[in-house]
Amino acid sequence: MTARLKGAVIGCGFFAQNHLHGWADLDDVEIVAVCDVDESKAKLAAEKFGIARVYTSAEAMLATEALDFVDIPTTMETHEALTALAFAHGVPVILQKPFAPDLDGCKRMVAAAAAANVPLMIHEDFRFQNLFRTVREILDSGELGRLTFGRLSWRTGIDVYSNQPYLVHVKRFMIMDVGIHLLDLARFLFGEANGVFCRTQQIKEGIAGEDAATILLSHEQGATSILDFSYATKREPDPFPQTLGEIEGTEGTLIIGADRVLTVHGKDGTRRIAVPHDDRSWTSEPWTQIQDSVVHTQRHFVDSLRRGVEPDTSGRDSLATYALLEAAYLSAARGTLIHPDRLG
Ligand code: NAD
Ligand code: 89Y
Repeated sequence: MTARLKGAVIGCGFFAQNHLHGWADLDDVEIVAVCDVDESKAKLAAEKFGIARVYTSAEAMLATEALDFVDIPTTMETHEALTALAFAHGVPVILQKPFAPDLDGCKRMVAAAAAANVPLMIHEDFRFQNLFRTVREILDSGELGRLTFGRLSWRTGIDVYSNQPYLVHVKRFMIMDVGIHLLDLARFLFGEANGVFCRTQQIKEGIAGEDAATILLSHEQGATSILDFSYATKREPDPFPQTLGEIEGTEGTLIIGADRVLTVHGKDGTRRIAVPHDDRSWTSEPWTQIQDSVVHTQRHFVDSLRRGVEPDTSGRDSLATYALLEAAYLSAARGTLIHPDRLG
């Protein structure tokens, strides 16, 4: 593997701007080409980030460029075709969430990556936030004892529809857009889940899907967690895009407070930890926490490629997150508890 990995970005839309900044922050990576079906977006990205070549066809780009990886921050309906192209050229992929429109699509992509023997990672960035790296360290220290309960709460009233207008039309909206992040976080913090109960709500008028949901998970290692998330919450100051909550164990409690302040109530008393941002030149509030995590996600992908190991949120691993998402939608439709391992 070369000293500087040569990558390309397919899709230069809204969130890809963070990806492009992130890649530029990694010294051992060079983005040599960008592609967008909308040529003006690809050209703009190339100019802004000093990228040599511009394509409007991923097929043409993959046939021409010698790439160490491709980054695909497009919306999910394009993922299967674009990953298939990359796999056909033996090129590793980092793919934005949500993985695919349904679990079968995710499984087909994982099988295709395995058949081609090519790494596939899902860009699942919440678990790579500084905040949740610190939370993970506290849990690993054993300070809270055996985990019994967790709540992850993500509620906002921001106008998400301006930056991401496609969200107005999607039938599976809030769980697919933000719930998937929290389901991955729940696995990261509390371990695998074997039971899912969910209630969804559509609060805003004129949208196609749910804009609020509450999920209850039972975890194999014994904890219960609650994930609640909403795009229809009127609150000042609006905490977007922070995940708040608490984690209880047999020996203590951890509160995930506003503005990245963690409060640990342990055997030796109470202490507060303020988790800082990275201080990158291009990040800005309220997005900083997410923008920083994009770079950490990319760093993990590159390190995994270099070491020849499976990344933490590989396609294969992410099937378990996606199974929880499918179980949540099924639970909401049926009003019953669903066991994700029995989805087939
Ligand atoms: P977007 O519509 O702004 O951008 C997608 C871009 O891909 C567009 O410019 C489009 O022209 C291009 N495109 C589509 N098909 C293509 C193809 N076949 N070849 C080349 N280019 C193609 O979308 P967005 O808001 O940037 O969202 C992209 C993805 O990022 C979504 O899945 C969204 O859920 C995810 N997202 C993740 C986070 C996060 O925190 N992880 C935040 C925001 C968005
Ligand atoms: O789409 C959402 C996501 O994945 O993270 C934040 C977001 O962009 C808006 O809530």
